[in-house]
Amino acid sequence: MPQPKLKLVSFSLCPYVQRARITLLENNLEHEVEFIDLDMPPDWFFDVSPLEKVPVLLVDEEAVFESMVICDYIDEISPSSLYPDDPLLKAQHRAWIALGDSVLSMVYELMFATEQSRFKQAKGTIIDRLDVLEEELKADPFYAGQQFAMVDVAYAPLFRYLIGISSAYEVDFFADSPKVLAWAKACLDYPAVKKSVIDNYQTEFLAYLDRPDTVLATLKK
Ligand SMILES: N[C@@H](CCC(=O)N[C@@H](CS)C(=O)NCC(=O)O)C(=O)O
Repeated sequence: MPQPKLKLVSFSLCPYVQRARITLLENNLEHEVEFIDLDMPPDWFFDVSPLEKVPVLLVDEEAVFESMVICDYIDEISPSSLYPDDPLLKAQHRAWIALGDSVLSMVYELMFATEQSRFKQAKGTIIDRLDVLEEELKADPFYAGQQFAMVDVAYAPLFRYLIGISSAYEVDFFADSPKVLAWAKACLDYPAVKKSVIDNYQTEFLAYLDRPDTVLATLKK
C-alpha cells in the first residue's frame, strides 16, 4: 500500500507535536510540517481539530488528533513497531506514558504559576512522579534497554522541557532521580529526537517562558 500523504499541523514549541514528529522521523515517513499561530489559528484548523489543539495529523484529506493517537497510527502504518509485542508489556508501556502525560500537565502549571503555593505544588508533584519513575526504571539507556521505544518518544519532549527550564532557572527536578536524568539525556541525544524541533528551539523556548509575573521569573539564573 502506498504511504498516504501526511501533514503534521504544529506549533514550534509544543511537546505533544514533538511526539508525533519523532515517530514520523524514526519511521522515515515522508511528511510535511505546517506551523500555525495558536493565538490566531486559521479557520480550517477548527474543522480538523475538535479540541482546538495541535498536533493534528492530516492523512490525505482525513484528520487525526491527540498526540498518542497520532503516534499509534503512525506506528501501525510503519513496518516495525515501537511497542513491545507482548500485550501486557505493551499495556504497561502505555500506562507509563499516561504517567508522563500527568507530569507534562504539571510542567505547564509550574511554568505559568503566578502564586507560590501553586508553583510549589506543581514542582512537588513533578519531583514525586520522577521519584516513582526512578524506582520503576530497570534498564538503560532507554526505558526498555537498547531499543528506543514509544515510551521514550512520549517522554523525550517532557525531558526537553524539564532540562530546558533547569538550564535557565534555579529549579532542579532530578536531584533525587539520577537514573531518570540519564534516561532523559539519552533520549535528548537520540537522532530522531534531536531532529524533531526547530533549529533555534532553545532560544524560542526561553523567550516563551519569559513572563514577568510568574514565580519562575523570580528564579532566573
Ligand atoms: N492531549 C493533547 C494535548 C495537546 C496540547 O495541549 N496542545 C497545545 C499546544 S502544546 C495546544 O494546542 N493548545 C492550544 C489551546 O489549548 O488552545 C495531545 O496529547 O495532543
